[in-house]
Amino acid sequence: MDIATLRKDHADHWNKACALRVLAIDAVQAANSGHPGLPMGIADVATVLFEKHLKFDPKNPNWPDRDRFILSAGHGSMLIYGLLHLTGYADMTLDQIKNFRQWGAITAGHPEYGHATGIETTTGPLGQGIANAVGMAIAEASLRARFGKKVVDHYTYVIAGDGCLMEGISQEAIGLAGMQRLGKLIVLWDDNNISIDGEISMSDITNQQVRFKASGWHVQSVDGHDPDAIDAAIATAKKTNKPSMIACKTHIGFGSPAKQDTNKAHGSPLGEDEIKATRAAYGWKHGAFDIPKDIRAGWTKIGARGAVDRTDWQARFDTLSQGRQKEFNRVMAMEPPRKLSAVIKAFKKFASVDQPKVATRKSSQMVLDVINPIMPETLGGSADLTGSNLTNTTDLGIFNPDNRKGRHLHYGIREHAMAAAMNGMALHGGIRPYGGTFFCFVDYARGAMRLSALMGIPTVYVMTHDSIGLGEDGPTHQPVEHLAICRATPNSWTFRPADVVETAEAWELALSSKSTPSVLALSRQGLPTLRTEHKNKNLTANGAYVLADAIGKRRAILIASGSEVEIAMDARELLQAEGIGTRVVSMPCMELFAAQDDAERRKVLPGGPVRVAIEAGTRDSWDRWLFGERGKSKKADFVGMTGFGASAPADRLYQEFGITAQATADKVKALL
Ligand SMILES: Cc1ncc(C[n+]2csc(CCOP(=O)(O)OP(=O)(O)O)c2C)c(N)n1
Repeated sequence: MDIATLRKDHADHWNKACALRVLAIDAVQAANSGHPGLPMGIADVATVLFEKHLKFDPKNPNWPDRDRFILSAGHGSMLIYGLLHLTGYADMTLDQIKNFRQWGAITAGHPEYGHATGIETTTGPLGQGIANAVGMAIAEASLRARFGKKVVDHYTYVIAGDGCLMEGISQEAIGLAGMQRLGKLIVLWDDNNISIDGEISMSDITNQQVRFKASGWHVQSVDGHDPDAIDAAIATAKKTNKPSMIACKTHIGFGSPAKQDTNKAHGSPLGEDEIKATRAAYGWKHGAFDIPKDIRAGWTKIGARGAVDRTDWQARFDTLSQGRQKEFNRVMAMEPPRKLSAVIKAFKKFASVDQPKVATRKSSQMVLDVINPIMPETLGGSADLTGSNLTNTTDLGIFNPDNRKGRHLHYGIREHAMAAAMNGMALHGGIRPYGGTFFCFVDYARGAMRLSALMGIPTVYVMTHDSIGLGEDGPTHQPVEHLAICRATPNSWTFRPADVVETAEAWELALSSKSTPSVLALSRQGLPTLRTEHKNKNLTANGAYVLADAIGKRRAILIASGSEVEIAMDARELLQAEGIGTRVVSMPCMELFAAQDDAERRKVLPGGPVRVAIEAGTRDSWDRWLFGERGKSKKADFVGMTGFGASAPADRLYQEFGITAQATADKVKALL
C-alpha cells in the first residue's frame, strides 16, 4: 500500500504510524546516530499490533498477564521508545526521546532491560530476542498449566528483521518453538530485503516462509503497510495452535524519497534535507518532536485500552485462595521458598556424614533431588546431554505439548537457543530456569550468557565435564580457557565446587539470586567429600575459605577450585610430612571472594607464605590471587594448563600435564 492510499483510506491509522516514524527520524537526527529505517518501515505493523491486539497497560507495566512484546531487531530501538512514549509509559518522556543515545538517558542505543518499563528484554545482538521470546512463551505455557488460564493467558509478540532470521540462533529457536507447538508465540518478520551491506540476496536466498513451515509453524504473508491485512493476519495467528510467523513485506525507510528500499536508510540519520523531503512525502507539517494533540490523544487511547483487561484479570486473580495468590506472587518475584535454606542445611549435614565420592555433576543431581520438590518454579533441561549433565530428577516430568506441567525440557542440540530461552523464562518471571551442556560449549551459549549478566537475571547454567578430567573425549571437549571467560564476565558467578557440600552451597546461592546468573562448572570424575565437618553456614558464599590450615608455622598456601582441591589436600599431606606448614584454601567462586572486604580476604590469604594455585585450566583468572592480594611474583606459582588437552584417560592426562600433588609440592619447595 502506498502513502497516498494510506492517507486517503486509513487517515487515522496513517497519522498514528506517522507519529512513530517522525519520532524515530527526529531522535536519530538529534543523536546524529541510530537506525531510522526499521521504525519507518515497520511502523504500520507496530501501530496495528498496539492498537488492535497487544494486551498491555502502561499504568501497570509489570502486570504479570500482559502480552510480551519483543523488538528482536534491537537496532530499531526508536520504534519501541516511540511506542512506549506515545502509549503513556510514565518514564518514557519526550525529553528521554530527545536524549536518545545520550549519557544517563533510558533511551539507550539498543533497548535495555531495566532501563525503561515496557522493555521486556535487552536486544541488539541479533537473533537473541526471538530466542528469548520462545522462552517467554514456554514460561507462559508452563505457568498456565500450573496456575490456570484465569490468571495466565497471554501472547508473546516479536518483531524480527532479516538479521535476526539469518543468525543461526534463530534456527534453533524456531525448531524448538515448532516442536513445542507454542501457539501463543507470534513473530512479525520485517521482510524488507535490506541489511547493512545491501540487498539480502547478496548473502541469503533462504525462503523464510518455507523454512518456518518446515519447522512446524503457521505462516502467512501480508503487505506490511496495509493495516487491514496486518490486523486480519494477527487475528488468524492468534487462533492457530502452532507458533505463527507473519511475513510483513515492508519498505525500509518508508517514504524517504532518496533512501527508501536502500541500505542508506538502515543505520544513519536521514539528514536535514532528506527529513524535509520525507516530511513532505508524509504530508507531515509539524516540527521536530512535535506530535499534534489529536494524534497524541489517539495513542493515549490505545494505551488506556488495556486497563479493563488488567482490572478484569485482577478480579479473577482475587478469586484464587490466599495461598495460591501468595505462591503466584512469590514465584513472579523470583523469591526462593523459605524452606530452601533448611533443605540445603539438612542435605549438607547428611553429606558430611555420608561422605559420598561422586562427581560434582552427580552431587548436583542429588541436590536437585531435594530442591525440585520444594521449588515448583524450577524448569530444568539439557541440550541433549540429560544423562551426562544429570539435570533431570525423579518426578519432574517432561515439558512438551502434551504435558505442560513437565519441568524438564529436551532442548535438543541447541545450546545457543537453550541459553537465550532460559533468559526469556527468567525475564518472564515465575520460572527458575536451569539448563545443562558440556562446559566447553559455553562458547555456543555465550551470546545469551553475556546477556543474562548484562540484564541482571538469575539464569543457571549447569556446565558439566569441566576440565581435562573428562578424559577420553579429548581436547575438543576439554575446556581450558572457559573458567577465565566466565570469570571475566561482569555480574556473573562462576562456581566450581570441590565436593558434594560445596555443590549444595552453590545451588543455594544460584537459586537465591535475583539479579546475577550462575555458572556451575561440574566434574565428570568422582571427587571425595572434603567438607567432612558440618557447618550450617554457607562457606561458598565467601567465595574462598580455609579448608585445612597449616600445622605449625604457616609457610605455604595452596589455593584450588573444584577437582583440584583434592590434589591440594594431597600436596598438603606431602608438605606437612616434610614439616612445611601448609594451608589449603578452597576457592569455589572467585567473584564472591573478590566482593568480600579486604579484611576478610586477608584472613584467607595473608601475606608471607608462598602461594601455589592449582586448577586444570589456564592461569588467567588466578593472577590476582597469586601475585596481588599481598602475594609476590617471586613467591607464587601456578599448576594448571598452558594449552589444549588431549585424548586419554583422566589420570594419565593429569600426570602428563603435571597437575599432581607431587608437582605442587615441588613448586612450593622451589619457592621456599
Ligand atoms: C549478532 C549481531 N551481529 C551483527 C550486528 C550488527 N547489525 C546490526 S543491524 C544489522 C543488519 C540487520 O539487518 P535487518 O535485520 O534486515 O535490519 P534492517 O536493515 O531491516 O533495519 C547488523 C549486521 C548485530 N547487531 N548483532
